[in-house]
Amino acid sequence: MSNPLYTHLLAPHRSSDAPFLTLPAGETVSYAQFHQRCGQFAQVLIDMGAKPGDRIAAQVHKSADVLALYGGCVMAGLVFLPLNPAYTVAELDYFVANSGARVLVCDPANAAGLADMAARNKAMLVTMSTDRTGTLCDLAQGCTPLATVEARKPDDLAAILYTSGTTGRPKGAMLSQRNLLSNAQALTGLWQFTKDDHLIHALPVFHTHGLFVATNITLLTGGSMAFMPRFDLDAVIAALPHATTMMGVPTFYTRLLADARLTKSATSNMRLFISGSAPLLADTHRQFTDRTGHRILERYGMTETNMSTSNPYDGERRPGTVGLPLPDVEAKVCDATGQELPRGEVGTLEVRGDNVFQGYWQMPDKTAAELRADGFFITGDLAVMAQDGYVTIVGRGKDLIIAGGLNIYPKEVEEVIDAHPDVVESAVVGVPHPDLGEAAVAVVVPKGGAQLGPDMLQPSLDAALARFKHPRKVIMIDALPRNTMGKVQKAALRDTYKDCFAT
Ligand code: MCA
Ligand code: AMP
Repeated sequence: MSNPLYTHLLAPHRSSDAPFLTLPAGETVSYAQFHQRCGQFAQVLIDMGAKPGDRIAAQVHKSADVLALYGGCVMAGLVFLPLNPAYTVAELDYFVANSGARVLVCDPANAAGLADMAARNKAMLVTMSTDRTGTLCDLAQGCTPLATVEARKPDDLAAILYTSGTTGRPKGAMLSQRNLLSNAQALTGLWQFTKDDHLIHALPVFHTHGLFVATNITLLTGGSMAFMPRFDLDAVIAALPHATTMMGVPTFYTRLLADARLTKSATSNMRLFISGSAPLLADTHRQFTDRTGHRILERYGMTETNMSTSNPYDGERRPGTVGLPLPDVEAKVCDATGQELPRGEVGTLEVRGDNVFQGYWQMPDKTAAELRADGFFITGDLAVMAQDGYVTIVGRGKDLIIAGGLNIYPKEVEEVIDAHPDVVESAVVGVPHPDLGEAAVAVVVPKGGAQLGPDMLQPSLDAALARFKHPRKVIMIDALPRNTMGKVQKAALRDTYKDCFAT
C-alpha cells in the first residue's frame, strides 16, 4: 500500500497515547484516538458508497472531528473539500454543484435548510456537530475503523479548496498528496518543529493556514495543539505559558498587542510566533519584539501554492518582508510575459515547485491563464526581490481585499449591490482597518430620486453573501470617479475613504 500522506502524517503515531489535541474543556485527543476516529470516518464514507477520488464537502464548525474527517478522507482516498461555515445556501449551492460532491457534511442546525439543495445536486447529506453528535458522528461511533488504507499516488488529489477570482465564479484549487506533504516537510524543517512543540491553534480549519500548515506540521512531527474553536483573546493569552508556538493572521498579533497581558514573561515558554495570510505591518513586527522579545516570523502563501516563501528561523527576520523562497521552491519577479525582472524591480511574483497545485477543478482555461506550461504559477501579487533574495509583497495585481485574513472579492460584492433595483452602480474598495488590516467599503450610486439608505442593501447581501464579505461601510454618492477611458478609479476611492475606519 502506498499513500504518502497517510504514511507520513497518520501512520507513525497511530498507537501513541501522546496528546495530539488539547481541547478547551481540558479534554485531550491522543494520537491513537485520533487515528481510530479517522479510520471510522473513512469506513463510514466508504459504506455510504464513496469511491476514491470522490469529493467530500464539509461545512461544519471547527472541532476535533473535522480534522478526523480530513484524516478519514486521506485514508479512504477521498478528496476533502472544507467550506467556511459562514457561507450562505446560495454560495454553498455553487460549491456542491461545481465540485460534484458525493457527500455534504453540515451542522445539524442547517440540515433542513440544505436538504433541497443537496438533493438537487445529488449529494448525500449527513451532519456533524461540535459535540461529536450528528448522523455522520453517530455512524462513526459504532463503526470498525477502516482496515486497509486506500493506495494513492503522489499526484492524486487530497483536497480541493475554493478560491475566488477577480472575474467569474470561485475556482476549486486541486491539491495533491505531493503538494501537501512536500510543503509540510519543508516547513517542519525550516521552522524546526519537533514532537515537543505545543502549537496554539486558533485559526479556522477551512483554509490552508489552519488546515494544512498548522495541522500537517503537527501530525508530521507528533507534536500537539491547543485546539481552540476560534480566536479568543483571553483563551490565547491563557494558553501562552503552556505553548511553544503559534500561527496567526496579523489581526491575532494586533489584538494581542492591544492587551497589557502580552508580556515577556507571559511568552517566555514560546519559541516561535508565525504570521501569514495577509501583510503584517513592519510596525506590528517591531512593537511585538519590543514587548515580548520575540521576532514574529512572517511567511507568504496562497491556496494554490501552499507556502512559497518564509523568513528564516535562524538569521534575519526582516520586518515588512515575506523572506526567502522555501527550499525547492523557485520564485521570481516577472513582467506580464513571464520574463524575470532585475532584482529590485516591481513585478508579478511567480512560483514553481512541488507546492504548486494541479490546476482548477474542471476549469482548463482558468488553469492555463494562471499556470504556465513550464510550471510557474502567476500569483497575481506584486513583489520586489532584494539583491539578497528577500521578497517584499508591495501590492496586488488582482482586485482583492483581505480582511482579517479572509478574502473578499469586490466584484462578487458589487454584483450583488448592482442587482438592487434602486442602484445604478457601485464600487467596493479595501481601506485600512485597525483590527482587520483592511475592510470593505461600498461606494454606491443610487438611482435618481430613489431613497436608498445603506441598510436597504442588507437583505440582498444577507441572501447572497457570507457576512464577512459584507461592506463594513456603505457610502452613497452621485457618481463614481472615472478616468478618461471611463474606468472607475478605485485608487481615488481608496484614497478618499482611507481614513473612514481611523481610530
Ligand atoms: C469575522 N467577521 C469578519 C471577519 N471575521 N469580517 C471581515 N473579515 C473577517 N476576517 C465578521 C463576522 O461576519 C461578524 O459579522 C463579525 O465580524 C464578528 O464575527 P466573529 O466571528 O466574532 O469575528 P472574530 O472572532 O473577531 O474573527 C476575526 C478573526 C477571524 C479572528 C480575524 O476572521 C479569523 O480567524 N481569521 C483568520 C482567517 C484565516 O485563517 N485566513 C487564512 C486564509 P456580523 O457581526 O455582521 O455577523 S488564507 C490562507 O490560508 C493562505 C494560503 C495563507 O497564506 O495562509
Ligand atoms: P488565499 O487566496 O486565501 O490563499 O490568499 C492568498 C493571498 O493572501 C496571497 O495571494 C497574498 O495576496 C495574501 N498573502 C498571504 N500571505 C501574505 C503575507 N505574508 N503578506 C502579504 N500578503 C499575503
